[in-house]
Parts: sequence; C-alpha cells; structure tokens
Amino acid sequence: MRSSLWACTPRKAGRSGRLRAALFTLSRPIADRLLALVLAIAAGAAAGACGSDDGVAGPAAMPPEKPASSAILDESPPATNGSTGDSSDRDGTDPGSAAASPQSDVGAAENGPEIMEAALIPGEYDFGFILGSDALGFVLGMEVLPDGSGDVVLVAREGRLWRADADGAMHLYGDISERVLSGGEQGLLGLAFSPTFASDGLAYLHYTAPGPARTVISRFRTADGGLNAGSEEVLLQVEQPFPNHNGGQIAFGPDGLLYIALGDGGAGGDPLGHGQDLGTLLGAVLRIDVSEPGGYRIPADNPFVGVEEARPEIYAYGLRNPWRFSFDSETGKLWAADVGQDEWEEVNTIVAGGNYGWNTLEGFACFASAACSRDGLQPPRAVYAHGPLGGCSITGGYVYRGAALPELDGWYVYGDFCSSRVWAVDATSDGPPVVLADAHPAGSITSFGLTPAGEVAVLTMDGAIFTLTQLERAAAVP
Ligand SMILES: [Ca+2]
Repeated sequence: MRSSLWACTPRKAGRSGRLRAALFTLSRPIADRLLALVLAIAAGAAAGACGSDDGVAGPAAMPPEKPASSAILDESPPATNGSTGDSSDRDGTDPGSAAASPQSDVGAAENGPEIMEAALIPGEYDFGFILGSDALGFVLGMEVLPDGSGDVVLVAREGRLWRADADGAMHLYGDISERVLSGGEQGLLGLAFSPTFASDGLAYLHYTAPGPARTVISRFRTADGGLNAGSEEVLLQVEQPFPNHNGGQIAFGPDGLLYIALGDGGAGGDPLGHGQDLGTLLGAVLRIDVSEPGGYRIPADNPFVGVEEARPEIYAYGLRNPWRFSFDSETGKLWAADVGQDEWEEVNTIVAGGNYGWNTLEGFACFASAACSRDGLQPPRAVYAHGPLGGCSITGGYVYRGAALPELDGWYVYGDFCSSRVWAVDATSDGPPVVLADAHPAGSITSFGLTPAGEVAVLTMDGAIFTLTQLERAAAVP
C-alpha cells in the first residue's frame, strides 16, 4: 500500500512561517515599509529591475506576489473610489460588509453580489500535513508524475524539482537552478507534464532567467525517472520589464494544448499598459500547440488569430498577475486567480478571447480612472477585499473533485498568501464564496496542487504541504 503519504497528520507551522505570515498580516503600509527597507539594503533600491533577492533573509523572502516588490517599484496608482490603498481604512472590514467598504461609493451593484460573503462556519476545515521538507523551501507547484508510480513532483522556486513517493521520501528529479533567476516572484514557477507522457516523456517548465530578466517556456526530456536539464528546447521567451508579476502557471488543457500564464510585466498599476494591449504576451493567458516536435504552433481557433497587431498566442487578456490557474477535471472549465493591486483579489473563469479588465478595472471597481466603461469586460466570478479578513494576494487552486470531502464536489478552492484563509466558490451556481479554513497558521499559501487521489493540496512557503480535512469527520476517525 502506498497510501501513507496521503493520510493526514496535523502539524503546526514552523516559526519562520508564522513570523512571515504575521508580518504580511500587519497593515500593508507597515509591512511594505519594512520589506522595502530590508530589500533596499540588500539589493539596492536604485538598481531596481532585475537583481536576485536570494540573498535577502528573513521576512524579505518574498511572497509570490507584491508586498515587497511593489513597495519598491509601485507607482502610486491614481486614487480610485476614494481609496488610498492604505489598509488601515479597511482594517476590520469584512469582505462581506460591502456597505462598510471604502468601495461602497462605487455602488454595490458594480462591485457585484459576489462580495457578499457568507462564511460557512469558518474553521470547519483544517490543514492536515501530508508532506514536507526543508529542502523544498519556497514550493510553488505539485504535479502528479504521470508514469503510474503514484509519485508527485514538487516545484521549488530556486530551480529544482523534487520527486516525492507515497512514503514522503524525496529525491532530486531535476535541477536547472543555474539558469534560473530566483527570488520574490521570479524563479522556477511552473511544471507541466506532456499529456502523452507515457510515450514521449516530455516536461515543460515556466521560469525566470537573467540577462535580461525574462520568462522562459521550455521543453525537456525526462529519462530514468528524472528531468534531463541538458535537453532544454526553449519555446518562448518574454522579456520582463520589472521583477514582479511573472505569472507562472503552465498546464495542458483538456484540448491537449498548452496554456501559459503571464503577468502584466510588473511594477504597480500596469505603467506600460500591458493588460489591455493585445500586442504583448504580458498580462494574458496564452495557448499554444506543442504536439509536434520543434517549437510550437498557433492553434487555428485561437481567438486573436488574424487580428491585426494582436499576438495570436493570446487566449485571454486583461490580467494583472494570474497566480495559478487550473482546469476543472470534470467540466474542463478554466479557473484563474488574478492578484489585485490595492483593493481587490479576483477569481475568474477564463473563456477564449475574454478581456478580464486590468487595468481598467480592479475587481469590479474602476482602477485607471475614476469612471470607466465595463462594456466587453469579463467580471470576476468572486472577489475579496484586502485587509485582515480578506488578505493581500490571492493564490488560485482547483475545483474540488476528490473523494474525502464530498460536500465540496464542484467547488473551486482558493486561498490568500497573507492571511492563509481558504475559500471555496460553487462552480455550478452564482452563489457567494464560503470560508473553509480561517487564517490557519500553517504558513503562507504559495500554491495548490492535486494529490494522486485527486485531493486538493495546499502548498506553503516553508516547504510544507497539506490537504484540507473536515474537522468533525477527522475527529470521528478512531
Ligand atoms: Ca479582472
């Protein structure tokens, strides 16, 4: 039996995780100032663009989203809706209390009913520890190795892949750390195995490389159970003007095509206007065909094929920093979390050709100017506000299709890096999100994954991985 890995044993967070989580749940301006100070000392604020943050210790080991980098780089966005971005005016403002929000002058109808959050007994679920290692460090992905072994491969930001078996034993599966620019939101960010892995043994990586700082999408061969770093075939490179907002997800859809998430290029407020620019691959989800050897092809039915001055790789756009997307294994629907700027974190369902609004909108609210048209823009499926009861940086998860928590079947599970709160929203209705686990101290949520049994796994920045456990059910197990 190879089931022990997926049995749950509660474990408390490491001290550093609690410390970092505590820092990021401070009011954001304070956290930003602290982080900016540390980063400025370590990296030299004037150097700005592309230095690695690897040497930065302690709390400046940044989340995969903005607190530190935005502190250095963000231009102050135009004041929208009376907000200054100061979280102190939102402290204690539950996302469910739309009337109390500084956004309320936008109008509840424009913010949408989705922020009327109805908590489903917060804390009813807990995190059950399944796997972890200090070697993992900042773990950003977990993919089932499609070789029938029942093992998983974990993505460590520094550029290493670790294979973990059902007993939790870990072995190095691949190492491209020498060609990865790692730190903050840069690094080895995503892994996808070929849908025809059994016959071709191919794997695809999404990472940041230096000189100049750029996103690289590459194909690798695997052999003898490991990734052959020398077999790299670079498919796509996109220069990154700023260190943050690299996107990072890479995954095959049910159509056999490869989907790639790219952020808006970084800084704050999208100063270069990439979100609404179809002429750049930044700020978009791409879709390419890698089924034939040698490079990639544009799927004929990609939505912007033949559109003048549009990049045909683009599948959907208007995204700020899509931090993790996934396909519902039952319906094939594409879900993406888009990290917000000052106020609102978004859950989106992505459709071909969709424009998700950034930087015209942040959440349901106008961003770039005080008044805006929402015509033709895809609204989020759900949002939550910044602040202690919301968070500061969304991490997208999966539509639950596992067996252990049947009441969650068909619910999209997601979390927040700063608050470690976990929500779910029903994929089959327009109902409001519910809170599953409330500000759990297990550590900042960097990503989600699926176990070989299809359970949703919660990945944290200390290299500890959990699944959700339902407390009453867990207590009933002798
Ligand atoms: Ca949006």
